[in-house]
Amino acid sequence: MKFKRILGLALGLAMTTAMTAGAQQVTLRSADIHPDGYPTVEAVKYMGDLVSQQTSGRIKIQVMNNSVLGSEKDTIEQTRFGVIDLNRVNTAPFNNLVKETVVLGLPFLFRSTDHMHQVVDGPIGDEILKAFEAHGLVGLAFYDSGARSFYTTKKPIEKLADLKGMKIRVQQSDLWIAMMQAFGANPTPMPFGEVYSSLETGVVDGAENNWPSYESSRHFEVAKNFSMTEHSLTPEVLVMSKISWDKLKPEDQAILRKAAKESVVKMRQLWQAREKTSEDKVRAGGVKVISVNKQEFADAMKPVYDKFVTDAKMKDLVARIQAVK
Ligand code: BDP
Repeated sequence: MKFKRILGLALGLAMTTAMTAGAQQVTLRSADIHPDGYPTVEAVKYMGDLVSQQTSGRIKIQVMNNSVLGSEKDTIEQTRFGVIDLNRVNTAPFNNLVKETVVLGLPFLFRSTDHMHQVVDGPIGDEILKAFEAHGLVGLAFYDSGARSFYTTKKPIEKLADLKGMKIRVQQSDLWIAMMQAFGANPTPMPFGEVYSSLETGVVDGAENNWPSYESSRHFEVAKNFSMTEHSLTPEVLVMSKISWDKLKPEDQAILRKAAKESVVKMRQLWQAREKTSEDKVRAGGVKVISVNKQEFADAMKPVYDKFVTDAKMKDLVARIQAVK
């Protein structure tokens, strides 16, 4: 980890030097934890192609995926300090920093993927992207992340009571910790990269994620009970370091913004296809898929809303999201 951080720093400084020297070519480095072929990774590569075409090769994007720059929490810090230029992460690790992102993760808030799209594609989505600016970041786009469901190593979750006392890995976010507590589980926050071995060695009894991450991380090999709770549709977000952003001319900033939005369309196509192939793959791998009474899980979520939807701003955001048709 330490090495990765130092590597990140060294590469970051190299880029800064090239830019201050007024070099023709700027290569923006973009972090992602996922492997090649994963829809988030491919979407940012696609954005890079658009940007390169539109700037006649002056601006390029280099996607440094597979966690080579560190865990999401680490790369967020590096992005705020301008060491990493672009970063595609889940909204969860931003919850404690950019409060507005909490609403997107609230359990069972979105009625469907279509509802989530309506919200993030509209004024509420823009408002939440704008909120990143106070924290040294420029919010560029939201990407799909499907629905998250539980998976466990030994005991399958068939009803809410089954979660009682189970150690469940969560993303590093107070919202997610509170959500697991409300489900009756013991939350264990940790970076994604540590989940496979934690499942394997029994450090945790389970985790939760969407089909593509469950498959690509191979968590399905060690946690074979997948319970379709679909408790959150929290999306991914693509942000840029404000420090890197401010070095670009307004015309180039506009090109980046537009290309990011265009990559969302591409990402959604890739995502739809990937959800299906990942589900097929894990089912073929012997995963037991369990359907649950989602309402029972949703009914347990009141303490989460009571804890996070407290001030007028959050209440208003939630009400406006609920009102979106
Ligand atoms: C995946 C997200 C990724 C998160 C991961 C996690 O794409 O950004 O890091 O979940 O659970 O679905 O940490």
